[in-house]
Amino acid sequence: MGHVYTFGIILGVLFLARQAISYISAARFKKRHGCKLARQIPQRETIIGYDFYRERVESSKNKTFLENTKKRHDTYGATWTASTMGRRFYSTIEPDNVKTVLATNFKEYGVGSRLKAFGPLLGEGIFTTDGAQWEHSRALVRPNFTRAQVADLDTFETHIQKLIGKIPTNGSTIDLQTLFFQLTLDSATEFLFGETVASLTSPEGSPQQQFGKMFDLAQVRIGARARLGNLVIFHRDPEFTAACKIVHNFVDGIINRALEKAEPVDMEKSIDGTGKKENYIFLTEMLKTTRDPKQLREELLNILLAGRDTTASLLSHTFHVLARRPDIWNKLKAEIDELGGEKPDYETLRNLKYLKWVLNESLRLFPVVPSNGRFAKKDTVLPRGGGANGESPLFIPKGGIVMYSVYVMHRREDIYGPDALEFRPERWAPEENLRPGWGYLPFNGGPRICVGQQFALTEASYTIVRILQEFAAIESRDSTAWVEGLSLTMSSGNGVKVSMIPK
Ligand code: HEM
Ligand SMILES: *[C@@H]1O[C@H](CO)[C@@H](O)[C@H](O)[C@H]1NC(C)=O
Ligand SMILES: *[C@@H]1O[C@H](CO)[C@@H](O)[C@H](O)[C@H]1NC(C)=O
Ligand SMILES: *[C@@H]1O[C@H](CO)[C@@H](O)[C@H](O)[C@H]1NC(C)=O
Ligand SMILES: CC(=O)N[C@H]1CO[C@H](CO)[C@@H](O)[C@@H]1O
Repeated sequence: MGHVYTFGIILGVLFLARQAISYISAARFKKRHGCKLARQIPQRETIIGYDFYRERVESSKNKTFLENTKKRHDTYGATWTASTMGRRFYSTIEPDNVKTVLATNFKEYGVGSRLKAFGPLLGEGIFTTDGAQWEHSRALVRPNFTRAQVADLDTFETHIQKLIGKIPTNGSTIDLQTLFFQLTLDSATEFLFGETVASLTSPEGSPQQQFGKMFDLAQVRIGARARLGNLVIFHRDPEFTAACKIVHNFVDGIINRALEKAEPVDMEKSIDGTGKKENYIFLTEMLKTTRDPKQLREELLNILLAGRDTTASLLSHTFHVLARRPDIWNKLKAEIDELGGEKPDYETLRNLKYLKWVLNESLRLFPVVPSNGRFAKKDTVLPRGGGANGESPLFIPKGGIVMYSVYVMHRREDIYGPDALEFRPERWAPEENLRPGWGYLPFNGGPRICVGQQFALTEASYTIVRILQEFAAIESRDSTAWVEGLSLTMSSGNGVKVSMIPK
């Protein structure tokens, strides 16, 4: 027994010594960088931080999560800290800090347990990985998002036609948000796989419909998984497992058919007899660099997840506003009417300046990725947030979570003016000289900036133009104010219930 006891003491001493060393080195680090303490929000206890965790869960349930975060920042300033389920958590809306995390000190942060939460559905791809693996994915995926590929508006028009066909012309109420989620699923699957799931038209119970449903279900469950952090490994969810399997089988079928076709066709050279370019298919392009079916499936699903809900939500928020603001509808309509009913091409879309301001403003007040975070991989420092006035550097310990709320940052009056809460597209006019820099961040910034920004803006702009060309007016059929609809991204909590008046 004696030496077991001695061994225990040695272990204990070693442990304490390690704690002391890391404490001393952290103290030195803090001093060297002039760090001061962040404001700690009042908590019953900060060892577990259960009260703060509870508050976040409760406010998610009653759809006030983002407004609740805003209240915290109104009370405790641009940067504060809390403890949640045993982890140190920093919340910031300071553009300098966000820039430091996403760009300047990019290498010191990671996306944390994202792979654990998303892994069973998405596997390892651009969205779920970190470090060298992420760099590899990014290099593989990124070249395929240049202008030529995102501007395939003829194919997109076929989906728009189906969407317009589903909007009643007899004045009855329709939830546009539901249609937008179907539209972007259809167009994203066509772009990625070369086969659309046609959710706007495919019959109930078809494999395509099943795929869409299971992909949605899996995403909802991922939200819950993500909140569990590392504890997710103990979480059992047979429905989620089954949904992932259905999604995988469906995509694997498409990939196997593509692999069976002999050699990939070269986009640039593939001009058929009629002189028409073949449609751009992401999968076909990927086949030039890899023929590994698992890697292909994982990269494609990563992009589908990142690109589908986001674009649908941007459209939903914009129409939520249009239904309530005839002044904005009319100005937009006047600009679009100048096209004389012609379908717009890529260049035309780029030149619709009021439409651009509307989208900028929609993404400002309703950023579809409203809050985000990164995990410190080592002891590090943020330029602001320390000390009573929050102007001193702030120490972030290894393992600390830095959350940034784009939703709250986009409402800062010192950046956007006293009318920051108002939807006013004109604030983006050049003569107003708005220069938000890192204070405007709908698509993220730094090395992990959204690769689909042009794709999304083109698709959203085209959809808006085509709908406004088909309908004379829009009426809201929902008297409630906007509330958040948070899953992995943010949509409108009560949908977008409207009636459209044909021209
Ligand atoms: C309005 C539409 C969209 C918005 C607001 C948006 C926003 C974002 C944001 C904020 C991120 C950063 C996420 C993070 O690092 O934690 C991101 C990443 C990403 N987005 Fe988008 N996105 C949109 C549409 C799209 C589309 C249409 C695609 C593809 C077709 C796409 C593909 C991606 C990919 C692949 C990433 C991961 C990039 C990486 O980690 O390197 N996005 N997006
Ligand atoms: C929603 O939940 C939060 C956090 O528990 C609470 O502070 C807030 O009062 C609730 N709001 C409503 C409208 O129930
Ligand atoms: C209006 O049209 C929709 C289909 O577009 C139909 O489902 C609905 O019953 C119609 N309502 C009336 C009042 O005619
Ligand atoms: C408007 O939004 C686009 C896309 O998010 C962005 O590139 C542009 O810089 C924004 N405009 C201004 C004036 O910041
Ligand atoms: C058209 C195009 O840009 N295709 C590229 C897609 O990405 C791979 C590399 O990952 C290139 O080989 C293709 O040329």
